[in-house]
Amino acid sequence: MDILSCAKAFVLIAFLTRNVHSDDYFRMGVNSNAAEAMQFLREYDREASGMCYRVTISQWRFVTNITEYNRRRMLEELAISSKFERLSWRKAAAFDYSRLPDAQSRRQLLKIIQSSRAALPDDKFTEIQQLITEMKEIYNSAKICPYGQKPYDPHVPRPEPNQYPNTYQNQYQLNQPFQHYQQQENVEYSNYCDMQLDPEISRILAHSRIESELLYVWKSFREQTGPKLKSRFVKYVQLANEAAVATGYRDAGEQMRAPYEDSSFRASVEEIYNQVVPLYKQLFTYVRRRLLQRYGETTVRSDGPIPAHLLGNMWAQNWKSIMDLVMPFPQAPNVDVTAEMLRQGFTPLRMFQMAEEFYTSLGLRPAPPEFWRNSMLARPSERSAQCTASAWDFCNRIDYRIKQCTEVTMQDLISTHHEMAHIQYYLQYAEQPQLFRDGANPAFHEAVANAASLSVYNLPHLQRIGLYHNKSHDPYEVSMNFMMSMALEKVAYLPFAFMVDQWRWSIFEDGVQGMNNRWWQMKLRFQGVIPPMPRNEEDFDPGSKYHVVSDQEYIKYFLATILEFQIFEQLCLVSGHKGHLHECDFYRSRDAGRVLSEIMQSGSSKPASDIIRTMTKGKTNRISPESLVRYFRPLELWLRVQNRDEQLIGWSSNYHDVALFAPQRGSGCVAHLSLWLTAALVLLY
Ligand code: X8Z
Ligand code: ZN
Repeated sequence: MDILSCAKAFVLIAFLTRNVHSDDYFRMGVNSNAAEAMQFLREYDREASGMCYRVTISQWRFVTNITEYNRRRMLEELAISSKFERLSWRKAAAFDYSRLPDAQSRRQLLKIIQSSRAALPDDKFTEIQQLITEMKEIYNSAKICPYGQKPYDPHVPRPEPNQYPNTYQNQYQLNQPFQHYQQQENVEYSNYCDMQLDPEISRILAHSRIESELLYVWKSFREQTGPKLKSRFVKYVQLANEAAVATGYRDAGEQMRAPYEDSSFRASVEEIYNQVVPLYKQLFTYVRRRLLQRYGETTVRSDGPIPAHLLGNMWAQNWKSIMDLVMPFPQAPNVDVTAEMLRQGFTPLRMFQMAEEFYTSLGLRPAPPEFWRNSMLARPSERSAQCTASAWDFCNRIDYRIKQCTEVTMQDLISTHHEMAHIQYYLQYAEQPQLFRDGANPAFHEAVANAASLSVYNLPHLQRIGLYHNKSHDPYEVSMNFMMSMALEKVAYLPFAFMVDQWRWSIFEDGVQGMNNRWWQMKLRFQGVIPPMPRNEEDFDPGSKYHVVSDQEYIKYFLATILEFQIFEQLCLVSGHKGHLHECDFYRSRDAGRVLSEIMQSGSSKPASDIIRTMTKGKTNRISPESLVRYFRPLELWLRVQNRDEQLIGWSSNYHDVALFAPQRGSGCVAHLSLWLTAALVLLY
């Protein structure tokens, strides 16, 4: 994760989209004095960097040491920074930016004006921020009881977690290989209702293969989130739209899309999505057959959508955890070098030093001494900390840190390289003004970090660094297993990453009626998944996704997944790689390092289209899925052969699928007809 791009979800640059509107589209002041504008931007740069440092350090202190005191300090700093945002917005909005001669100053002013909800009156500005804070807190405090247990008895004193080490619940808490439920004869159960999404519930969805247990956690987590969030979300939609309109946008969706600087952004994204659908459908069809074999035809229909609780993840967004059910060649290994890392005595520090060496081998910058002094690279034993991996820029050109509870596993080795790529990005754009210290568009940070990880997580690289030695297995089988696990992570993810903001934009545009029904219509149309039990408008299933209720745009993850392969292919090309793309490793290539540095150095001072044009040596200025499709080509060919006898590549939905979530209007024939029609429409789209 890149903490900046996650937090700066609303850095809005609408400069290029303006040609579709009249010139006075935005609220704009009358001051056209260029010297005053430059003076304001200089002061803003200094003050905003200072403010950013104060907020970031207070956030760092809280997440690495969770105490009530640190939480209060952080909220105080956030309140001060909100005031600064409103004040700066007013000053910036007083200028007539269109009459400023310097393009970079115009771009900076637009970023201040259009990135904010400060156009709202004071009370509403405070209200929307308060609503988002509350929604995050409700989401983060969601807890469920263990499966099949009596409710927690508050009179029984709760033991320390490590005092009931052999309980079922504790197996999910500890970072241990999970033992399947069926294999556990003598496990005792804890009845404490304190299972959280991360790690306990996620681990159950990833590892349990008991359908009723999967259904239980799927349903219970939604009960503990959606209904508590729905009314706040409705109010949030209204205020976000009001802020957007007051800034000059049609609605909050348009405001969220503005940083992409593409006047036909929705069509561009849809075009990309359409190009990956055939690959997704091949993967989907193959996975469905394996799930049918595992769970039977009463649970999975041979040509139907897949029930959403069977795919190893709360939102059916990443299917990596069901690799054991879908492995192409079970007799060949699933590439995992964890055992070899442990044998060689790897430590978290050594993993970070390796990641640093990966980037310096490309001619990029080493991490500064402050990084090594201040980062949190392992789980602290003496205090409570949030463990999600993240990379931090403290906005002072000195202090950069990573927070990661690193364990010696291959997964964490990849994550280490990913987080270090974010640090490298920060170092590369450090000389830009504060407003441009960001990715070229919101997808770039994640895309660059993942492109680097693609060069680390592949067989030639793992061989090169002495962690993988394949002696006895068929290389084709090993490579197909590898590519399947990548596809379960990347290809399976694409329709989900696409649909979240399709839904959100439709809510901002058309209103909040039938929100849950619309969510499931899109889940069915794009992902081919259905709820495993009936849903209605009392439920609010989008509320089970953090990014929806915490006001973070999501389309950046779709674009980042596409762009990472495009960047990866360019780096492979310049490094002289020949052969399959999934076997490329650009480690030690100074030429790849130069291209990476070019992508990162300009930050967001130029439109993404300029960066892509330079990166592809003029071939295109658009994000394109061709590299992703090329990467997975060998797997796609294999999938086509596996699916040759299938009646349907993809899914068809019927009356019963749609009846799970669509409101039933009228009665008898009318209700039936309406559901059939909805099923047909979902299919036709
Ligand atoms: O939210 C994240 C990161 C922070 S930027 C943890 N991700 C998306 C998600 O969890 O839905 C990373 C993958 C996609
Ligand atoms: Zn990241």
